[in-house]
Amino acid sequence: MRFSVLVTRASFPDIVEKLSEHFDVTDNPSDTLWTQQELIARLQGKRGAVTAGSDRIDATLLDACPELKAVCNIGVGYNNVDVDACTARGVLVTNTPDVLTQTTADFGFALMMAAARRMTESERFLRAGEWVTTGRFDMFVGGDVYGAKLGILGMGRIGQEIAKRASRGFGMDVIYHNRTPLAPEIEAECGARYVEKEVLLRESDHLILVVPYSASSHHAIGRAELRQMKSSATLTNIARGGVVDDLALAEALTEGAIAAAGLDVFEGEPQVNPALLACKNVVLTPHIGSASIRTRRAMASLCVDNLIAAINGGQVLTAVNPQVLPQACAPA
Ligand code: 8YV
Repeated sequence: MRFSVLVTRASFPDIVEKLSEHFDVTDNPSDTLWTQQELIARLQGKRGAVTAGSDRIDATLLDACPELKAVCNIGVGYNNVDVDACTARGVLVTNTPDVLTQTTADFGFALMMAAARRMTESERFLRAGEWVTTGRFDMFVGGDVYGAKLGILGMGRIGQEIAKRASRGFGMDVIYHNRTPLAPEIEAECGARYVEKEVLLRESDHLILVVPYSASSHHAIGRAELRQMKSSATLTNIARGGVVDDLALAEALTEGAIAAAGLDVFEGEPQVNPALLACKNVVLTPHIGSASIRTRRAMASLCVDNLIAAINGGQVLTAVNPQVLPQACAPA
């Protein structure tokens, strides 16, 4: 039997094409953002789906799409998917870890440096022609990165790779906070040491957030936490919108409670809080942490391979809820 699948967002046609060898594919070449109702309507009769962070896969959707057996999300994060609801209904969920680790670590480091050294703020000044009339020796002085203290909140794969860049390449003193401390040998490899969250906030010259989004990390950085940071510190968020209280951050940036921020993810993205847009001292990027050509292609490829395996009964490489695998793989 030939099943039907849905690809909710546009990506690389040559990779998505591979799905057509196995299934009847409905895709979204114009990359229209579908509402939940539109998504449900398009999922009717579909056995599997390639989804993205903008798709909310919850109990209501699953109950309305009883034929759905595999949700293959492009991204290491899957907070857009209610995994428990999927598991309870025998729906397999997959993500795309590992292939994006180095690229995203690079980007987090770059965003932190751009914020610390005021790169986009000074570029706007140059493009506006202001250098010609108002250039000064002390203009755009920022914070040093080399030799500074880096704090990392969330020490998974990406956090660890950022730590290695910082400790080995930039002579940084790296501290981190995580739900559980790393094994001593991994800490040593990363050149990082565990501290309590209060210490992380108080001591970091640059704080990078790489923690997965969940109810417990919602607004992990809010008004109170921002007030504990150094006024010279930077904050970089490559984790998820919602880990930071964006309005509180805009206030902190405006009032000088911290020096600068670099943000790749936002509460309610693709909308960005207007208060943040009004801040000069923040570098803003549209959720492109994993966006190198090689990595985005690898993510799409892994996702497609997972979907083919999930439906045809092959080896699913990166299952989030492998406990449902026998059901998901069972041929109809
Ligand atoms: C996005 C990410 O998935 O992997 C993640 O969790 O946040 C990113 O790689 C990617 O930007 C596609 O939305």
